[in-house]
Amino acid sequence: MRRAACPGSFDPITNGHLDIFERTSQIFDEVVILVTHNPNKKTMFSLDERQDLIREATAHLDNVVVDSMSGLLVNYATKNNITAVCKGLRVATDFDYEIQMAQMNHKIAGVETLFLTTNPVHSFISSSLVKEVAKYGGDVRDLLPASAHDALLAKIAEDIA
Ligand code: COD
Repeated sequence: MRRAACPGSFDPITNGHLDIFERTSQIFDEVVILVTHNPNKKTMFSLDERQDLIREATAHLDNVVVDSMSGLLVNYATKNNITAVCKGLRVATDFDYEIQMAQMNHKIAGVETLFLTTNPVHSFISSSLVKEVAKYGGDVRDLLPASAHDALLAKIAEDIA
């Protein structure tokens, strides 16, 4: 069985992420969406919240499961028979950042990384920009799954209260 992992912070999931999950699920037998816990990175959504939002948004994909990890991605990949890590590339700065990680993961554990080029309609979307625009009242409903959009607005309202 060919199993891929799509790792990320997903704080929260956006339509750009979802497009990568859907396309990866057509190439591999099983896709593990891997939500990373990094104690040094402050996230708006908890690990459980991020996983739940992804589960809701990917309920239509039969061969997708959601899991979480902390520590090195290659340790998870090796233990869980991951054939390749699949990631989305938006712009040149993504490439500069991603190529170093891909080469490091290959060097230390022989783990392969495959890159899918972003769908142009999603290429400007990032979780951080979506959160910033939403915080200042901008309309981001077309940029993320409906449940993630509702959760984002609720979180912002909670922070203001
Ligand atoms: N269109 C297409 N792809 C997109 C879009 C979009 N609009 N937005 C984001 N993506 C892709 C990103 O390029 C990335 O591949 C993935 O989606 C996840 O994005 P984010 O922003 O949620 O996640 P990041 O960038 O914070 O994730 C970084 C990792 C957690 C994957 C990385 O830090 C990691 O592997 N950490 C584990 C620890 C480890 O092994 N460290 C050593 C690395 S050598």
